[in-house]
Amino acid sequence: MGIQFRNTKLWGVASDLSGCPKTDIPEIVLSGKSNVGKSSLVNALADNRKLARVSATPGKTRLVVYFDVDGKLLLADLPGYGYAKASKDVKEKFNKLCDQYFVSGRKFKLVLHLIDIRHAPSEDDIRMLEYMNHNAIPYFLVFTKCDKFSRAQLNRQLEEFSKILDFHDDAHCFAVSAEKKVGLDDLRQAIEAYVLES
Ligand SMILES: Nc1nc2c(ncn2[C@@H]2O[C@H](COP(=O)(O)OP(=O)(O)OP(=O)(O)O)[C@@H](O)[C@H]2O)c(=O)[nH]1
Ligand SMILES: [Mg+2]
Repeated sequence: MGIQFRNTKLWGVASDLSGCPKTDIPEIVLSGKSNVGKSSLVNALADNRKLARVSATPGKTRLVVYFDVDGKLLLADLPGYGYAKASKDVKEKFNKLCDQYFVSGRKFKLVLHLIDIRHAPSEDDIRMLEYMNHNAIPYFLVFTKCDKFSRAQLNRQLEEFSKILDFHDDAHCFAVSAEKKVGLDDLRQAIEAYVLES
């Protein structure tokens, strides 16, 4: 019964699509700009700081890294897009891997699309949401690093974001802090409910 996020293990890595796991276990993809906190969120959900590699230097995750959650879910930690300091070649390779992942026809259950609460959504965020809306890909929007804002600032920012971003009707929004462990139970429960019910 239930999904034990604490029982999360590294499954493996893939540097291209052929290396991605072939399995029927539902897959949840973490997407979002480099440095937004994808790997930190994996660790926070699993309550294990040593699981995914986190770095203050953007571009830490250069492969798709898979985690097995309790034998019931796969979490795919994608390389972040828009890594400003990478060379053009490296940048294109990252973007290509992310893009390919979405157009490959690979089946995934849900996307967690992360946006740093402090910054306006990027062109890539807007493009990604359009793509998911257009292709009816289910997603949750996860606003990260909310420890950096007061409650009032947070609400103001969410209001601003809702003017810029075109969320689809059943998109769920979450504000989390991996650092201060805020909003994690809500997100775990929503993931679990979504995976078990759909
Ligand atoms: N204050 C704060 N900092 C955070 C939080 N989550 C992540 N960070 C910091 O943000 C930086 C990037 O975190 P990562 O988890 O490595 O980000 P990522 O999205 O996996 O980055 P790439 O692998 O480059 O795509 C690190 O310095 C983290 O410590 C948070 O909730 N609050
Ligand atoms: Mg990462």
